Amino acid sequence: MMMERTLSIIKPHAVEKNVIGEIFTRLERTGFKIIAMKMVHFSPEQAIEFYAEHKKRPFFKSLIQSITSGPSTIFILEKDNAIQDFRNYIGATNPENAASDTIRADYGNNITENAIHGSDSAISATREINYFFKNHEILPRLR
Ligand code: 3AN
Repeated sequence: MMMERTLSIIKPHAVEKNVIGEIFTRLERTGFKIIAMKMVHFSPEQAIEFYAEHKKRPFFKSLIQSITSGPSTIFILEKDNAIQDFRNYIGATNPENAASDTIRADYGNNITENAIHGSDSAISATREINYFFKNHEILPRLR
């Protein structure tokens, strides 16, 4: 296994539910370590840039509306095999199809408001981490 970093976003509707702490507790109990975090209210320009790969999809407008609707919590997690493990841990994109006890099953409202984002590959993780964080804002755990 390789130590990896992945980028996650608790989306505005989940922040609104006041469950940032609950979600962090669950992630920490599962072995993920938070090595950077911030609150960001996405501007439309930022949202369009961040989700650029979905620009042509029919749901793009609702995705941008949803992610810009309030503050998000953005953080980096570190763990062995973090990228795939986190994707498994948060559950399927559509909360209706997400396995029970996953974050999306427990906090998602629908496929757009699906509570949380996790990078889908090593390339995405690097791009997304660099998009939101400068090197000095990332604090690897030395112990
Ligand atoms: P995931 O977040 O599971 O990697 P992506 O990357 O395909 O899923 O989609 C990015 C975001 O776009 C999702 N988190 C969700 O908010 C939204 N989304 C994806 N597919 C749909 C869809 N069919 N209808 C509405 N929103 C969608």
